[in-house]
Amino acid sequence: MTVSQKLLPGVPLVESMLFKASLDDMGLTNSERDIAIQLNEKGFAVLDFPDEDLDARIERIKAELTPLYDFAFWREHGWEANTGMRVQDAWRTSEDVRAIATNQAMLDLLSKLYGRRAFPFQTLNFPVGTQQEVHSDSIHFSSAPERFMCGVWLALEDIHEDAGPLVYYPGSHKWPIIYNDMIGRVVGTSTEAFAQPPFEASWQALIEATGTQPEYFRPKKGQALIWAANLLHGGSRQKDRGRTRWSQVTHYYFDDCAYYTPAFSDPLAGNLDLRDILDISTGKPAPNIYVDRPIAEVPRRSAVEVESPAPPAPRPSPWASLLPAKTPKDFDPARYLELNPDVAASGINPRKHYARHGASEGRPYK
Ligand SMILES: O=C(O)CCC(=O)C(=O)O
Ligand SMILES: [Fe+2]
Repeated sequence: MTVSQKLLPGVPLVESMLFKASLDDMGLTNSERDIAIQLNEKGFAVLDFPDEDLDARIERIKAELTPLYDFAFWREHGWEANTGMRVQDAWRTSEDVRAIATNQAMLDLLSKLYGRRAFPFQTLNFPVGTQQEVHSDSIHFSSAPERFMCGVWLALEDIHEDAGPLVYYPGSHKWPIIYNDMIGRVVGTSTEAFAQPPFEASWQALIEATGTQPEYFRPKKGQALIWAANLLHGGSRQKDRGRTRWSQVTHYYFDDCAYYTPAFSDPLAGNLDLRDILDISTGKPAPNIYVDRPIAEVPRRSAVEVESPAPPAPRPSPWASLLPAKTPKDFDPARYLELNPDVAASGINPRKHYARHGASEGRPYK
């Protein structure tokens, strides 16, 4: 067990303030160690997706999903027309999408990086750029404790710079997660249909205030990018609609958390939008756990019989011997100097001298 897991079990290892002190005990190979450091410092890491059958899977996924997208309509109207160029949870029908989402080497890697078992809970398949505004996934799908969530963006073809590549802001994962109360919003009284727009101005302001420059993911087919829960990212503008941008995103959670949507929650007011999460790897629901038990079973403090410890025995102040003694009532400064000529010669105030030194040295004063 690492020092971070021991002292901060509710913080993902790779996002922990104790990450460096824990790194040697995380059981990582050299290449995994590089990934861990990238993810910790920059909020993302790039790797070759560990699947020998990937090319064949990609061909099958494209063949299977192509009929679901209306490319002609999209080319004419663009993404804004809500053209549905997005298939969510294709893993339910496509064995290959599911195989990518549940890739065991990825799950093992993520589990090591976060210090808890990783599991996929959602897939998204896009054939073109999304042009999704820059955002943090933490407002959409978060966890308590926070940051036990990450995304993996897999290129199903070489991605061209004009095809609207994924854009992200290195280091932004370390910024505070922006919640409703921070943007002055009570979601229970708000009428916005979509989760994200109310937050966008604040994220932009953070980017500008820090002068953080965007980076664009221009992968070769088969390369993947892992990103941390709070890394700001989005789909950049697709300059050329003659191109495709085939990708699969898999979102992962980790065991033993409560899973919820912060954008639709006012938690301190008791408005909690908990999620019913399905673990794609086991096909079973992932229970909402608060620290060590189902969230519904967390007792109120008032229901607990509090142990009252016996009052502690009085003990002497450890400083007592260091405190200056007081001069006695019958202390005569002139007499003290007369009896202690070395003190007189030193010019020190006789009362101070007696209190600090004379008393403990047993010097005469009358
Ligand atoms: O692929 C993109 O352009 C953005 C995807 C994204 O933000 C996500 O899946 O969380
Ligand atoms: Fe996202």
